[in-house]
Amino acid sequence: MPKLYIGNKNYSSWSMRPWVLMKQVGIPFEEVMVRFDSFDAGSAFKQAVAAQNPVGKVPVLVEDDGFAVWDTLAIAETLAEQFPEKQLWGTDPRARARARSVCAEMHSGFGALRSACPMNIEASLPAVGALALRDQPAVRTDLARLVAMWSELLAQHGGPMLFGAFTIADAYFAPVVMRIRTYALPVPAPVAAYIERLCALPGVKAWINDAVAETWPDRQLWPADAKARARARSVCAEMHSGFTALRSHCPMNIEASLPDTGALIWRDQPGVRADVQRLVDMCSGLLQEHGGPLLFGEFTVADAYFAPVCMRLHTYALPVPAPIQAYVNRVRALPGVKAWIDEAQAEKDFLDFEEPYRLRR
Ligand SMILES: N[C@@H](CCC(=O)N[C@@H](CS)C(=O)NCC(=O)O)C(=O)O
Repeated sequence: MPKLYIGNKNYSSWSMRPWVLMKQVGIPFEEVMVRFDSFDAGSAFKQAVAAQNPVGKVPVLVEDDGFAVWDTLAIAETLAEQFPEKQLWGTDPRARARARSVCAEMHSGFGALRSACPMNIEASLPAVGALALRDQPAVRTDLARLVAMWSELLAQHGGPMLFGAFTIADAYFAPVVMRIRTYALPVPAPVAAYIERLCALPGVKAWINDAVAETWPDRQLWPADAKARARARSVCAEMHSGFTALRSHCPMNIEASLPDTGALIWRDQPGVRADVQRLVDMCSGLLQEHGGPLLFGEFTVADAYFAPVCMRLHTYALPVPAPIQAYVNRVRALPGVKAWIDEAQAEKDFLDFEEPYRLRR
């Protein structure tokens, strides 16, 4: 039976999603609760979780032979694939694609709401919620977006869940529902009714890339091997929600060559060095395991996902070992990527807000 590593049920919003999803649809698993003593490198939590996956975070789904799937979106996609009869994404292709969109939006967004109102199921904190709404416009924006999204989906599909029957999307938004309750955030009546219905079940969670793969099943966008596919989903989801230091300090700028800027960033930003180190470890491991030329052998979604990172490494001339540099060059030479680069260079448009480091080209 697979093991699902989770954190404290009161606090761990990411753990809640796959746990609720599996319980709700009846997928058997053994729960392994790792208490949040702290997130420091030496903590009991970190040591236990790092033994299961390289990111050291929960949730992690560990299969019978020890193979680990980490990051919530990857876990949900893997379960959807392993249990096709449970229709975890729903039945209609367009609804499935929209479900993936809103879950991916959740996975990498709603930062203001998440930091102002961390999940705390047991607590009732209406005054904290009222202050957050009064003082933080970004929290109001996040809440308004949730209300608009849920209202539209409930109206379109007629409820009782976001897409009619229960799907990963409901599991994905379950922790958000917990926050709305704890902090007594105001929502209109139809959304409040959905919250009540959701609380009477469990669950939610999702991803957009498989929508593309689903549309083109003959193109083998994900690796053919199930374990490699799960690993590809893990690294894509990790990219989707991580590498923030690299992304914020080295914004993509295909046309530019900024080695001096890159050298300063490299000298001054330990977060960028850590992100690049994780990339190097990940890419080296995958290239070795699958023998290249691309991350999983032939071209997959994962190479498309990391193509913008290859652009950043190139523009800022960030130092990477020779095999990774060779991978970057191979990605840049792929016909699809090359076409994007050529068209980016032809744009000849200078957007100053995209370029914090120079006034003109
Ligand atoms: N993108 C990850 C996020 C996982 C995550 O941040 N988990 C938290 C617990 S809710 C964690 O393990 N934090 C430990 C840390 O930040 O070191 C996912 O979707 O699974």
